[in-house]
Amino acid sequence: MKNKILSLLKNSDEFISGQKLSEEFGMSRAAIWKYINALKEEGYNIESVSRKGYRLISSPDLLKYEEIKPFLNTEVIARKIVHFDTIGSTNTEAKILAEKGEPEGTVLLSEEQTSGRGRLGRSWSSPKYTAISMSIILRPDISPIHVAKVTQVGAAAVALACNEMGIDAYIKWPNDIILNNRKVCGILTEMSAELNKINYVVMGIGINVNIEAEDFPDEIKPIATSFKGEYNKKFSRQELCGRILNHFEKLYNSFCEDGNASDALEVCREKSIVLGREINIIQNNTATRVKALDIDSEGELIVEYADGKANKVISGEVSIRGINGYI
Ligand code: BTX
Repeated sequence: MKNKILSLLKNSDEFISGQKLSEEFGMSRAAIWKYINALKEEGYNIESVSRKGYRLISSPDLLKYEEIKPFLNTEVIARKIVHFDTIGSTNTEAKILAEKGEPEGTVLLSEEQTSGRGRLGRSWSSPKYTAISMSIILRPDISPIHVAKVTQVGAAAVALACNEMGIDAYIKWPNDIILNNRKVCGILTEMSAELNKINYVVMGIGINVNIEAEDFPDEIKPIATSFKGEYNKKFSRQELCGRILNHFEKLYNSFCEDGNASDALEVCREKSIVLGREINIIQNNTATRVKALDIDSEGELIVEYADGKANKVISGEVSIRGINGYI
């Protein structure tokens, strides 16, 4: 109900009377007043003038559906956004909702995560109001063998959205977005499946948007950065979310047609920071120096070893560290 009232206020430049709101929603004016106060507590600046009613002056920088909607042109993805002020992990919560039957396209967004998760049991730092912590529930009708490519669909969507906003971001195969040689975004894709059928996929994206450099935990300060840190200005998290979700829907739909993520993989090649470079592949704590040649049609990295032989590196099996520094 609170969100319906907000929606009405957002669509009007004029005052809306308490009487009109109470008729519209079939509740007392006192009940309307309570909801208005709850919105004010969330940071909405709502002017109330007796005999005129209520008028929205400004909205807080929150990742709620009503705030992201103006930037969205999707049909299915993010037409429902579940918003949290704080949560352990949006991926964990998304899996609980998906188990209960939440349909494809629902997006979870939290203003902070207290136990954000990375891959292989690692943790992900997501401070309040300055990051994006988002999970998308998907139910692709494709074979489970293609699921690893969902991560690359996500990475391509993030890279395109960043570029549209003037951010010079690159993709470090398979799931990191890199800005000025440091990690600015990570993607964690999780799945529940039977042998031949996917029950659901949860794709989680964490982005360091307006985090101040000193607010990163000490252990990641040397490897992490944010848009704010690199460009010395704030970026709209709402616009960024909208743009990512718009690109994601297009690339994801094309991926689902045949399990072939050719559009997304093309973006991953174009925006790759590893292709054509000497890199180290670190597997079981052993680093092997190779040259990154290509990303094939399955999203696997093709590398060339010192002896001239080419081989595939399958997503999720390795870490890549640059010869000099993090990349
Ligand atoms: P990853 O395993 O590639 O990266 C995790 C590693 O990255 C950590 O071990 C740490 O060194 C470093 N790191 C941690 N936090 C940050 C940060 N904010 N910026 C840069 N580097 C960092 C990447 O895993 C996948 C991350 C997915 C996060 C999203 S947020 C929404 C969703 N919910 C959830 O719990 N996880 C996903």
